[in-house]
Parts: sequence; C-alpha cells; structure tokens
Amino acid sequence: MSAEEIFEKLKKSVIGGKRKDVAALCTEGKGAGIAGKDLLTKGLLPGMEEVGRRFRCEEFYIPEVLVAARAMHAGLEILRDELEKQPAAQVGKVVIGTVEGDLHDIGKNLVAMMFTGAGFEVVDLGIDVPANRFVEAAKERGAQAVAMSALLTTTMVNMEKVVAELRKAQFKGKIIIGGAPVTKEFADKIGADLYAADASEGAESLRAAMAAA
Ligand code: B1M
Repeated sequence: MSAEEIFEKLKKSVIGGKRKDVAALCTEGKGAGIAGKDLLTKGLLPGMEEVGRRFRCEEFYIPEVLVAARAMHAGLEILRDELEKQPAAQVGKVVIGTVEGDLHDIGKNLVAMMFTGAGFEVVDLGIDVPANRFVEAAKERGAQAVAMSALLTTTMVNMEKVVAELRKAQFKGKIIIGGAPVTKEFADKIGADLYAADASEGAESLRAAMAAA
C-alpha cells in the first residue's frame, strides 16, 4: 500500500472506530518507513477532525465518538515509542492534566508524548483534575512546569483557578495551557506564561522557555 493509501485508510478507520484496523495500519506504516508524525497528522488527526464535524452536525452521537476516540488511542499507542524518542539531555519535569470537569484526553496525551520526546519528565495526572491536585503534584514532584488542557468552553475557565492557586502557592515554574477553545488572549488574561495551539508547538515553546529561564 502507498503512504497516501495508508493515510486515507487510517482516516476512515478512525471515523469508523475500527480500533484493530487503526493499530494494524499504524504498524504497517511504521514498517514501511513512514514517519510517526505523518501517520499522526495525515491519517489519525484528520480522522478525528471529521468525527468532530459529524458530531457537530449530529450525524454522530456520543457512542460513535467514543469508539473513534478508542481507535485513535490504539493508533497513538503504536506511535508512542517514536513520538517519545528522547533526546540525550533531560530539560525538566512537567506536571500535566486535563482540567476539572473535562474528560477529553487525546490531545493531552499527545502533548504529554511530545513533551517526553522534547526531553521532559512527564507526570500525567489524567483527566478531570481539580486545581489543588495540580498544585500538590507540582510541589511534591518538584516540577518546573505545569501544563493544562481543556476541550470545553465550560471547563477552560477552570484553568484560571489553577493559575491563581499555583501563584498563591508561590510556584515559580512555567504554566502552559492549550486545547481547542483556548486562545493566546485567554492565556494572557488568566496569567498563564505560555499558550500553544498544538502538541508540537507546546513542546517547542516550553523547551524554549525553560532554556531561557
Ligand atoms: Co467531546 N466535545 N464532548 N467528546 N469531543 C468536543 C470537544 C466538541 C468541540 C464537539 C463539537 O461539538 N463539535 C464539543 C465542545 C464544544 C465546546 O465546548 N466548545 C464537545 C462536547 C460538547 C462534549 C460533551 C459535552 C458532549 C455531551 O455529553 N453532550 C461531552 C463532555 C464530557 C466532558 O468532558 N465532561 C463530550 C464527550 C466526549 C467523548 C467522551 C465522547 C470524547 C472524548 C474521549 C477522550 O478524549 N478520551 C469526545 C471527543 C472525542 C470529542 C471530539 C470529537 C474530538 C476531540 C479530540 O480528541 N480531538 C471534539 C471535536 C473536535 O475537537 N473537533 C469534541 C483530537 C485531539 C488530538 O485534538 O484535543 O483538540 P485536541 O488537542 C489538540 C489541540 O487542542 C492541542 O494539541 C492537540 C493537537 O496537537 N492541545 C494542546 C490540547 N491540549 C493542549 C495543551 C497544551 C497545548 C496544546 O499545552 C498544555
């Protein structure tokens, strides 16, 4: 199969929630020498984009979205070793989580993988993480950065509370936020240090900020 055919089939398999096919296609693509980043950005992510479109138009409902998310995770697991390939030097420790009330974790997991690949030690708190857990984990684990993800307009507001509590606890590291509804303006408004539109940008900008600090 050509790379283009693999991308197209991957996209369709994510949309159809075909977990085993997604895993097999990622394995086949890797075996054929296709870069993990390409399998991600040309196959998996466009598939999830289309799922989002269909959900918005009410062509898809929660069960279809859930099986697509499961298929996406299966693909990410196959790509994990490549996306997490570590550079020689560690650049710091980052605590990451999806904010309180929010169960979306695909983007957060991707960001965590990219952080690992950029040389960070990642402490992943998972989903639906309340402000105090971010603060406790940052202190207990001696993190140099806290990263938050939110996918809902109703939960992104919870980022402000985390920033305020981190500042109150005298956290001196960097705070980076992202997720579909989040913007640079919002990050500035709530006092976060950094905003990133996607996982690669997040890893690059946090790495640059740590190097400059
Ligand atoms: Co939800 N959902 N969902 N959903 N869901 C969205 C987000 C939505 C946009 C769909 C839509 O209406 N078109 C909409 C939100 C509307 C809004 O508030 N603006 C929505 C809704 C409404 C809901 C529910 C409320 C639905 C309901 O119950 N009626 C519900 C809420 C549950 C909750 O969280 N409390 C819900 C539930 C779910 C599922 C559980 C079924 C499932 C999540 C499964 C899972 O994550 N394990 C799900 C999914 C899969 C989606 C869509 C379809 C796909 C999200 C995704 O994973 N995208 C989504 C539609 C869409 O986004 N187009 C939708 C792929 C992922 C790689 O992208 O997470 O955006 P993303 O991450 C990107 C960037 O945002 C960025 O990097 C990544 C790319 O490299 N990024 C960061 C993310 N975090 C970052 C952090 C950073 C930097 C960059 O620094 C720290």
